[in-house]
Amino acid sequence: MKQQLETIRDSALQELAETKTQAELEGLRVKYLGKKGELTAILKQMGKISAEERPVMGQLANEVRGVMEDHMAQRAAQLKEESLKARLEAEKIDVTMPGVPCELGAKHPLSIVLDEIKEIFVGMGFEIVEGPEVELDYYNFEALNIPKDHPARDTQDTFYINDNIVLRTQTSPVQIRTMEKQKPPIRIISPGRVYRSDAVDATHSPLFHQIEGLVVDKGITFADLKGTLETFVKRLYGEDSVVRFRPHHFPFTEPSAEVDVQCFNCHGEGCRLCKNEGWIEILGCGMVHPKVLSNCGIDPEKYSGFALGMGLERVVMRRYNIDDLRLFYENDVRFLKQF
Ligand code: 2NM
Repeated sequence: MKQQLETIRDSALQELAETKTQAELEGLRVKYLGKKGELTAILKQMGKISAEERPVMGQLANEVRGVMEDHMAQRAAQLKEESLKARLEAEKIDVTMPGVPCELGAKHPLSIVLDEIKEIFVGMGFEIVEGPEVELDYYNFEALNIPKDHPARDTQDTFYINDNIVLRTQTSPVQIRTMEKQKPPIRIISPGRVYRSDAVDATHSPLFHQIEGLVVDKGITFADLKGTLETFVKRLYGEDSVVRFRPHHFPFTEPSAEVDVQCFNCHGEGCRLCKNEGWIEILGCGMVHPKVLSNCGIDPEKYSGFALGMGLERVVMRRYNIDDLRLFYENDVRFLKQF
C-alpha cells in the first residue's frame, strides 16, 4: 500500500506539472482526490490492512494528500499569474504611437453667414422664430394680402400640395403666425428654407433660404426701419458701407422699398461684380400693410410695424465669390472644405 500511495503521489505531481489550464487542474483534483478518485480508493481499503499498519498508512495517506493539495494550490496560483501576464501582453499599447488622424467636419458656408446674420439681429433685441415649411395657402398668401390673381401665386412659382396647402414660398407665414399669437411689441426674424418651382441653374434652385424680419409696436415708423437696416448692413458689410433705399412695391407692405449697398468692389463706379450698376440689391422691406395687421388681429390704428426679407444664398455668394448656387446643395467636400 505504501508503494501504491507513493506511485499515486509521483504520477499526480508529474501530471500536475504538465497542466496548462485551471480546467485541467480541476480534472486532476477529481481524478486523484475526488469521491471516486485514486487516493480515495486507497483510503477505502484501510479496513483490510492490519491494526499495526493502519495508523502508519493513515499518516502516509494524509501526507500524500497534503503534498498533493499544496502542489495543486501552488500550480493554481502559477496558472493564474500566467494567464494574467498573457492578458496584459495582449492588451499592451504603445502610448508613443502617433494617433490615427480623424477628419474634422466644417460649418456649411450658408450656416456661417446665417449665424452671423442671426447674431446681428439678436444683438438688436430680435428673437429667432421658426415655422412649418408646408403651409396653408392662407398663411403663405391670403393673410399677406396677396390676392388670388396675383402673379406670385402662379403654379409656375408655387409648389401646391393641394388647393389649400403649399410649400412656403417665403418665411412671412411664420411672421403672420407670430402676430396672430403674440401681442406687440414683436421683434423677430424668421430664417428658413423656402420653395419655388424654378428650374435649376447657376442662379436658381427650387429650394433656397430666406431671412425675414418683423417689428410691430406702438409708433414704429419708416425711420425705425431705415435705422435698423443701416445698422444691419454696416455690421454685415463693414462700418463704411453706403446704403440706399429705392421705392418698390410689395402687396404686404406700404410703402415698400428695396435696399442697395454701394458696390464694395468699385465704390459706385460700376464693375463686373455689380453689373455696372455701382449698387448691389440686398433686401426688400416696407411698413407692414394695415390689412396684414388687421388680418392678424392687430389694430392698425394703434400699432404699426416694418418688415424685411432677404435671400441668404445671394449674400453668401457675394461674400465668398461663389458663382454657382448649385455648389451649396451638392455637398462636394472639395467645395465645403474651403470654409
Ligand atoms: C419682404 C419684403 C418686404 C415681409 C412682410 C412680412 C409680414 F408678414 F409682416 F407681412 N413678412 N415679411 C416682407 C416685406 C418681406 O421680402 C423681400
